[in-house]
Amino acid sequence: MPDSNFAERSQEPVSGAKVIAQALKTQDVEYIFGIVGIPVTEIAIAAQQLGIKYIGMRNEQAVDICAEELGNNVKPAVTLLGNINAVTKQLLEELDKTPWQYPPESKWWKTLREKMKSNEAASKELASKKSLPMNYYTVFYHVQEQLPRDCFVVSEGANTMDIGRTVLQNYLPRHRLDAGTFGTMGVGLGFAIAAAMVAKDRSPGQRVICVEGDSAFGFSGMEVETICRYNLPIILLVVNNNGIYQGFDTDTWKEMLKFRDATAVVPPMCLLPNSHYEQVMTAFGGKGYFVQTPEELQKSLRQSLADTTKPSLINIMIEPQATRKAQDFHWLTRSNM
Ligand SMILES: Cc1ncc(C[n+]2csc(CCOP(=O)(O)OP(=O)(O)O)c2C)c(N)n1
Ligand SMILES: [Mg+2]
Repeated sequence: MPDSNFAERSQEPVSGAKVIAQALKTQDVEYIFGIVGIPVTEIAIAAQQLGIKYIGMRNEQAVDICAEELGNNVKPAVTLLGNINAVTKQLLEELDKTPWQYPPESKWWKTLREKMKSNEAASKELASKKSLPMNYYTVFYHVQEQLPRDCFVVSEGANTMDIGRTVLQNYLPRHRLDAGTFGTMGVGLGFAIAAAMVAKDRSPGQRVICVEGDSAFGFSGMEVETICRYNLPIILLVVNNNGIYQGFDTDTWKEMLKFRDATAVVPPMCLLPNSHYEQVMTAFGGKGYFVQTPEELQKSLRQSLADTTKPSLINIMIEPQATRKAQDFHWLTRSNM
């Protein structure tokens, strides 16, 4: 008898946990991600008994759909409020009825193409800089060179994510996950784990490349234990500038602390210099690399991609004061406060 009739057919009292698990099964839920507490443990076990995979995490996030948030960033010309599946379907249906394309010779397209070209040239120039420590563009250029065509690209951070978006390419649809419009830090490792579960089950060999700023990594870095527990095909890259947007080098850090306590003198965006985040990975049995040069980065990435038996973390030291190229639009960099 199929499991989906379980709740109706049973003559015995059925626990609430089993009913929830059954409801999820009926909705074709294949995976549950979360952290169990007392009420949830029973649901997770009941779900596993029905063949739903349970991935125990170290950190949780919530998502809201909220009309008040529309226009919170840049004032939009048109806003759409609704269930994303329903709205997308409606849009596609309308486009099917009246096929429409923005004319390729329009002024808008022309300006866009020119801007793309000049952006590419500016990024290439920064990427070709040979000075050490590396800058963001050099790092992403070398990562892009080895990025498998079918990999998932996951990312979070400020400069790390924003610059990474402009250089790291995903070739397949629905293969890029990042902190999105609101830039909520802490989602990266959870996204990477979810993507890796899908990769592991549906296309063995496919990898997840998770590019984290050093601050972003701190939000849910303990998920590395989850990654190792399930031995997931994830390569974590921590782009380490000793801070949030920017940081200080070791010498400046030491000088600063000569005179006063860290709480009085350390700027709020600074993190401890040269932290060995790769040791978080080795602590749980994965591979860790600490890299400071393009050659070390290339080599560690090659080794990580070749080793399909273990997850790895490459901690990439960059110039702590490195920043993005000059921006034309201040809304990308200004505070909304
Ligand atoms: C939940 C949450 N808390 C705080 C912030 C503020 N914030 C924006 S980006 C960022 C981290 C940026 O630093 P990092 O990840 O090291 O990237 P970098 O810009 O240094 O490359 C923080 C803390 C946020 N976006 N989300
Ligand atoms: Mg940083």
